[in-house]
Amino acid sequence: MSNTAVSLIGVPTDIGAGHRGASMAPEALRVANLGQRLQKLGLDVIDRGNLHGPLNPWLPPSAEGYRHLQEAIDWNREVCAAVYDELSLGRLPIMLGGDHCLAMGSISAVARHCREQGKQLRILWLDAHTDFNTASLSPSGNIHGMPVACLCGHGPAELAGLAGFTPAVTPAQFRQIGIRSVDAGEKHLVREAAIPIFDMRHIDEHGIKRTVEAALEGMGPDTHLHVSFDVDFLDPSIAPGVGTRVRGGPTYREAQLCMELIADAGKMASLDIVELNPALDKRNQTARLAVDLVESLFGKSTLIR
Ligand code: NNH
Ligand code: MN
Ligand code: MN
Ligand code: MN
Repeated sequence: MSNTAVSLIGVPTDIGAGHRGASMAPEALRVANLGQRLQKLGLDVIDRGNLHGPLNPWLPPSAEGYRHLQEAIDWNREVCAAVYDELSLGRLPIMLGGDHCLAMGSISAVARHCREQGKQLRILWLDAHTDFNTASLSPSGNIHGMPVACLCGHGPAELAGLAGFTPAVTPAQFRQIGIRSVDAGEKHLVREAAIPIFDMRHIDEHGIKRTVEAALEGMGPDTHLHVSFDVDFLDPSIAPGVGTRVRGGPTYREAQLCMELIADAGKMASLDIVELNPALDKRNQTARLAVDLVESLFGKSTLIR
């Protein structure tokens, strides 16, 4: 990893979320020294600053069942273009979210890049939630609960078509780890789509090592691994600074080993850090934890072995 060139891209928005505050997270991650820490690992780091998009109008869901759909489209167009540009430069984009709806833009760009480069795409979705809602299934209308469904073609054309083709990806390209909250309607679609899910029960029964190894299995020399790290993946006792806390998530050690095993696989080529909410955090501890884990994701532990 030491010659890897990474680009930090701030996405200060919370239009997809049910709580305000994720819009402050890019700065919280910078204050927690994300850039400097990655530099210390030997990476070539450029901070591109923040993308710009509409403010959060804080409206209820529309009749179609989406909250802030036009805002989500505007932000994700920006995200998609920025990520595509970094990949074209041969750099590894790191999204400093921002709520999880930004994964529609980032993964659409990655899907397009992979198609053009003849690469296989694998997406590791670390999250308490499956994010497979559609407007008609969602209990909240919050678009951060919809990115996986949308990327798989279940969503409005403006979002589902961001890659330039629809669907941008298929359910079989995902591996979801840490899942412990799926809405009733969402469950049907998740089952129908047969998304490969390693839920908390799976981690309890098989341990984090075998779980992550199984999720990373079958990647070839041409695989681009995208990691979408929703900070609510972590147990809320260690990561309170998120809008949708679900108890029973991975512990600090489990999360560290998860990141280390991903680093060992050596395939990560793009990353989202999402759902961190400084308004709900205490002394930036969740941001500092996220930075800690991202260091491991870039191989910190292998340096001391
Ligand atoms: N499933 C809920 C919804 O769609 C919550 C989604 N919240 C998340 N997802 N943070 O990762 O509204
Ligand atoms: Mn590439
Ligand atoms: Mn999520
Ligand atoms: Mn989540």
